[in-house]
Parts: sequence; structure tokens; C-alpha cells
Amino acid sequence: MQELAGLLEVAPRVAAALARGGAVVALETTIVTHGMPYPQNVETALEVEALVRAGGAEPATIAIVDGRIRVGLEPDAIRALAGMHGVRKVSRADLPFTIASGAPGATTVAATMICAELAGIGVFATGGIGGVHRGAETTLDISADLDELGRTPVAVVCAGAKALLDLPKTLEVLETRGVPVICYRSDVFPAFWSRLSGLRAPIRLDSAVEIAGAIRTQRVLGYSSGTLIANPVDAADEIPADVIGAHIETAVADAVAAHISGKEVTPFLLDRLLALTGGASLTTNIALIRSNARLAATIAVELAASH
Ligand code: PSU
Ligand code: MN
Repeated sequence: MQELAGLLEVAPRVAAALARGGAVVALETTIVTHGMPYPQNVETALEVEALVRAGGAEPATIAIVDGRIRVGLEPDAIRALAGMHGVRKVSRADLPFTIASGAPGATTVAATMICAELAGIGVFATGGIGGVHRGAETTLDISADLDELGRTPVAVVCAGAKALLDLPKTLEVLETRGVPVICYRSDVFPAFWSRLSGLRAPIRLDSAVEIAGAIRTQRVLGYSSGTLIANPVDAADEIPADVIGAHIETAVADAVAAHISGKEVTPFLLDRLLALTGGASLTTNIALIRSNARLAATIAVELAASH
């Protein structure tokens, strides 16, 4: 009989941090293989690990390598993954098959949450979550990230969701799934590249201490759902909603014209926006991930202190 231990390899430094009740922050890899071009993807992945460490937490970058879930990739393994061609984008539905096949896989928000939970990690930093796509009323394209947030008890720190999604519907689905959506120091839900989406923050909290308190209470109540912490990108780094909005319209129209569907939609749109903004979307993307890594480390340290 195959056992979980044989499929899950937690790096000794991560296992040690967890064993002593220390702070650990999970990090995803789809952002590396499908979300950013080389070499910014590798540079950002390594820098984010350094920021988590500087914040007093142990980083645990997650991917599927050689038929196992690896929790806590070392820099060489991150570089290797980023340099490979044909790495699979792995969400919940793909995870068992990818592990069984032995092929390399990069985990999305949904799959990273599953792996973090299996390893006992409760806090995870990323850029943006997947959501309800525009036109979902006919395509039914709704990211598995939303269902995962509704069923897996991991706190995900993000910069909101991209305005190329249908943000009102994304927030409705999160509410239906019972996911607390906490906006950090903002009355408005952030829209990834922009600080403002025009949508009211479901919950506003202004400190990591308060956020950790809310997460702890959620755990004590036995909720099986995750928590979403939406951290607006710094004003100095944002692309205002009206500027990015015009490019998003173009990118979405291009995706429809090119008949892009399924898992290719998000990578296609990100790539188009990179070209349409002359690289500015990537600069903002990197800035917001850094900011999310710092906040996630602070929250993880708070949670560990009250352990
Ligand atoms: N947003 C980004 N970069 C990314 C993603 C989202 O700015 O790389 C990735 C994340 O891994 C997220 C996934 O979980 O896309 C969502 O894909 P889909 O919509 O196919 O579920
Ligand atoms: Mn989809």
C-alpha cells in the first residue's frame, strides 16, 4: 500500500520549523512557470523566499518533482523548474495524476493549498488568486482556487484578483463558499495591479495581529475553509484601474478571438498584458508579490507566537 509519507517530501528545514511550532509560509510555483517570463520568474521566486526569511518565517516553495510533492524546494530546484519546458500547471484535478505520472508540475493556488495543508502549513503567499472569468455565465470558467478556499483551511495572502476576471462574481462565490475575505488596511477589495476595484471590502483589518486573531478564531470554530487576505499593492507600484482596464479589454478580446480555453486562459491573458503594458504589468506583479510575502511572514509569526 502506498502511503502519504512516500508522496510528500518536506524539506528538513521546513519540517524542523513546523516541529518547533515556528512560522512557515508556503509559496506556489505556477507563478514561476506560467505567470512570469524568465529570468524575472526565478529572481522573484528567490527574492520572495529571502523576504519571508527576513520576516522571521521559513519559506516553503511547493512543486511536484519526480513523482512526489516537494514542500520546500531548494534554490537549484526552483531554477531547474523555471528553466524546464512543458511543466504542467497543476490544480486540484491534476494533482494525483501528475504525481503518479512522474512528470514535473507547478502548483496553482488550489494545489498549493492542498499540499500546504498536507504538510501542516497554515499560511501561503501568492500574487493573485484565480476567480470567476468574465462570461462565466456561458463558459462556466470558475477557478478551482475558489472551491479550494472554501474547503481547505489555509490562509492565502494575495493582492486581490485581477480585473480581467469578473470581480463582483468572484466575491459572491467566495461568500457563498464561506470564505472570510479580509482586506488589509483598505475599505475596497484590491484588483491586483490596481488598489481599487470599486467593490467594498467584505472585512477590513489593519494589523497582522488582528488578522492572526481572526484566523485563530476561525480554526477554533472548526471551520474547514480557508481565509483570503487581500493586500493592496503599494500606491507607488500600482497601475491605475482605468489604465490597466483598457488593456484588459484588448487581452480578453484577443483570448476570445484565439479560442483560448481551460487552463490556458490565465497564462494567455497575463502574457498579452505583459506585451500591451510594455512590461509594466510585470513590474507591478513583482512588487505586489514582495509585499504579500512580507505580510504573510508577519501573520505566520503572529500565529506561531500564539501557538
Ligand atoms: N495570477 C497571476 N499569476 C499566476 C496565476 C494567477 O498573476 O501565475 C496562477 C495561480 O497559480 C492561480 C492560477 O492559482 O493562475 C489560476 O488559474 P486558473 O484560473 O486556470 O484556475
Ligand atoms: Mn479556468
